[in-house]
Parts: sequence; structure tokens; C-alpha cells
Amino acid sequence: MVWMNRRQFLQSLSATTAAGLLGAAKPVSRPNIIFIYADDLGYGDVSCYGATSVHTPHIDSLAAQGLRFTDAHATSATCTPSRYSVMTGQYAWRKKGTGILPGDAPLIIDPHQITLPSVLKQAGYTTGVVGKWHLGLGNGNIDWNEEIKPGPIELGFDYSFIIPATPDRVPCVFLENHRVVNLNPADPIHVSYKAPFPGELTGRDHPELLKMKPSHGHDMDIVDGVSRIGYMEGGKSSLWIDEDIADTLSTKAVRFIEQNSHHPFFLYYPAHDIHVPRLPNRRFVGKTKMGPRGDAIVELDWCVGRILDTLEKQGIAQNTLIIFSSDNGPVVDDGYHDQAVEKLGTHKPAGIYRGGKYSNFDGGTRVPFLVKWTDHVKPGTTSSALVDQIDLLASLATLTGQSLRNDDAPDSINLLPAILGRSRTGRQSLVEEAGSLSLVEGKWKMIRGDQESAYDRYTRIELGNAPDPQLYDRAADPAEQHNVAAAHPEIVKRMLAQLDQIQSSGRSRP
Ligand code: NG6
Ligand code: CA
Repeated sequence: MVWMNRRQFLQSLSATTAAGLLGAAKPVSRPNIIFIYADDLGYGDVSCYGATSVHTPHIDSLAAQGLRFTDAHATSATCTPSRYSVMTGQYAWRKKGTGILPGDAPLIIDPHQITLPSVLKQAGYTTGVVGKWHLGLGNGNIDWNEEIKPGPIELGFDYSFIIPATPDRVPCVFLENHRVVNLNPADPIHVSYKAPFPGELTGRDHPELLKMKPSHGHDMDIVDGVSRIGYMEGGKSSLWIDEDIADTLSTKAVRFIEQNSHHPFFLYYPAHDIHVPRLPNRRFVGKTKMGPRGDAIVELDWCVGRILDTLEKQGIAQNTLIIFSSDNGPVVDDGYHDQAVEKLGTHKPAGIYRGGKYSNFDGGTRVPFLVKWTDHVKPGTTSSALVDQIDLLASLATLTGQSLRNDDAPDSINLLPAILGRSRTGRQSLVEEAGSLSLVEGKWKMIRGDQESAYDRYTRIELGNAPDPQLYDRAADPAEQHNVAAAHPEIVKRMLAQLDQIQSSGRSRP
């Protein structure tokens, strides 16, 4: 061992472990890994999951050349907690302050914690994030004109190009590594989530200046003709143009792939589509009959195609493991008048599932999940194994030969055999978060539902809350139409106790 440096040692280790795991006769080289994470894309929003009002040939190609999951989940029905779980392998509800964050929130992940990028970096990968972050930045009171940290770099990414929070929240600027892109020091940026800056125009007072009007909320500062959540002033040279965000992000992703095509890389690509405000580039306007929401799906698909093309051109398509999913279920009107409701037609964003974004019902967390890895994952296959994005950490750690201590990523389970389609066995149980918690176990789903409102006050999505716990038979009633709690009180009781136990024990990996 003395003649090996640490990196060579780790490489040999991961090759051996991967070979053992996959049962291959010869050592398996470590693939590049790309995780494409769509925003608010529902189970039924892409054609390989049944959509017919929109065509998504590039996303579909991942299914045709790989494995399509039918019971895969985001850990939460909203963005921040789902992303927190992907990054840390810990259920977000274990940590306070992991709900939807404002754009000036501090980083919610402890830089000393194991993260998905830090594990892969440890395995010798070059790691990058390009896209929507929404996990907070800095330690509080960010000065947007200085170095902004801790953030993605401190969590294990070698390169970062991000939208700090969401496209509908200020500041409407990109950050590259620690700095705002294109910032003119003579025009410093200030951000507030409390009050407008003197002289700043708001959507509330000046609706005549808007190219897209809000339907609920989103009536604060006007940036690029769209009123947002929050207030900002300055930084004029840094402001993004909404219609160019997909081009900018996919260009950065392409560059990252090109620059790292000669050694293993991990690219986390959390796309901004199809979150509001939906303002796809004019190249995509009118590509569907569903208005901006449908056209944004086409734009997302184009970005996926661009990434796939780049892999082909670099000659690394074969040795790249691609995972595609979404951070939470779908929403139609999420705060802007963008014709999504009027033009929905027969399209079913959540497929057969009930509810959507924000909901305890499966529409909130059951999302597309596709895995492609040429020669390792059988093309055109489908799996009904129960998997969750929280399992990527332990699974990819295993793939790359990294071991986790008991307390690391405490809810992430190594599902590599299921994720690569070698086993039909997924998780035994899963906790889903949507304000309240639900427990899925085998064919049962128990929604604790101990929150007040039955409907989201803005979107009117059914939240699945009720005064008493609900029980659904996922096998007989996947659309959660018949609450059978009254017929099976002993199952409800057992599942409530199990959920309490998962909560109090601080970990759930067996
Ligand atoms: C909600 C916003 C919604 C969206 C969501 C976050 C209002 C009324 N609604 O509070 O538009 O921004 O937060 O979405 O402001 S997520 O996908 O990042 O979780
Ligand atoms: Ca989202």
C-alpha cells in the first residue's frame, strides 16, 4: 500500500467494491454521475410517464435506455426539505428551519456534516452544482457584495453556479462560487424580506409595469418585469433575464462536463424549470398548447438533451450514470397568471395520484425517477421498487467505495441494487413530509395529517390533512380515494407508533 497515494488507494478501493457489489467479473470503472433535478415537475408531466399534451423526447430517452421507477419519491412535497435530504441523507423534518426558505436565509446544512458532494469528493470525484440552490447561504446577514460563504463550496462542491433561492425570490442574480456574477461594485446589492427600499417599484403598486401578473403573493419588488417575493436594490448589471436562465444554466453545465471529461465528475443540476415564474425562452413559446407551464417542460427537456449531447460529443456517454427526478409534485397556479389553469386541458400533472406540491397525498412526493447507465442498467425497464432521493447518498457512496459511519446520513439507505435494476427490493418503509408526516410501509400509507387545513390556502391543492390519521391501501387504491383507517385501527396504531419511533430515534437506516 505504501506506493499508493490516498487518491489511488481510494480509486482501487472503489473499483473493487463496485465490482463486488455489481457481481462483475472485472473491476468496474467509476462512472461520471449526473443528477438532474427538475423543479415542481409532476409524475404525469413527461411523456414517458403518460403525458400526451407535451412531448419530452430527451427525458424519454433516459427511460428508453435505462430504468423507469414507478414508486420513487422526493422526501418532501416542497423544495427546501427535499433538497436538504438529497444533500445530507437525513430527513429534513429532523432539523428545525428546513421549510421553504427566503432568499436571504443562512445555510441550513452544517459544513461538518457528510454530504452527497463531500462523499463523492472523498471518492476522488470533481464535484459541481449548477442550478437552483434554495438551501441558504452564509451565516446570517449576507453581504451580497462580498464573498458569500459558507455555501455549496463549503459543503463539498468544487464548482458552484447557482440561483441562490428560487426564480420567484430575490436576489435575482447568479452566484459563481462565492460571488455574485457581473456585479458592479459601484452599484451594490441590498436585499430585504421585510420592507421595500426607497424608490424601488413593487408589483403591488405598479401592476402596469408587469409582463406577468401575480395571482397570489409575488407582489413585491419588480425585477425584469416580474414582481417577486422580497425586495432588492442595486446590482443592475447582475440581474438575470428570466427567459435566458435555462440557456445560462445549461451552458454552465456543458462547460463543467467538458472541462472535467477526463476524470470522474459529479454534476448536480437542479434545473429552475418548471418553477414559477414560468418564462421559457421564446424558442419554446407555443411548443405546447398548455401555455408557459407546458412550454417550460419542453425547455427542461431541451436542457436534458443538451447535457446528453455533450456527453456524446465528449465520448463519455457510456460511462456516465444519469439520474433524473423532481424535487416535489406538481402545482398548476403557483402564484402567477400564466394561463396554466386555463390551458391545462386534459393533462394530469400528477398522473393518477391525488394532490400535488404541498400535499400529503402521493401527488406531493411521487415523482419521475429515471436511471441510465449504459451496459449496467438494462434499457427500457421499469421498477416498482420503493425508492427515495434520500437514498442517493448511501447508494452512491457504496458505488464509489465509501463507507458511512452509523450517524452519517442517518436516513439514507444503500439501494444500489434496486437503483441499478438488479433487485426489485426497495425500501421497507419511508417517511414523507408535507407539513404533516406520512409513513409508507409495504402496501400501507398512513397520513398522520395532524395539521389544520384540508386545502392549501393559495393553490387550493388538497393537503390530505384531517383531524384523525388516515390509512390508504396503496396496492388496491393508489389514488388514495378510500380512507380505510376505521377498518384497520390496529394498523393505524402500529404505524403511528413506528413513525414516533423513527422520529425519536434520530435515525432510520437499519
Ligand atoms: C411558496 C410560494 C410559491 C413557491 C413556493 C416555493 C407564495 C404565495 N407561494 O410560498 O410560489 O415559491 O413557496 O416553491 O408566495 S419550492 O418549489 O421552492 O418549494
Ligand atoms: Ca420545487
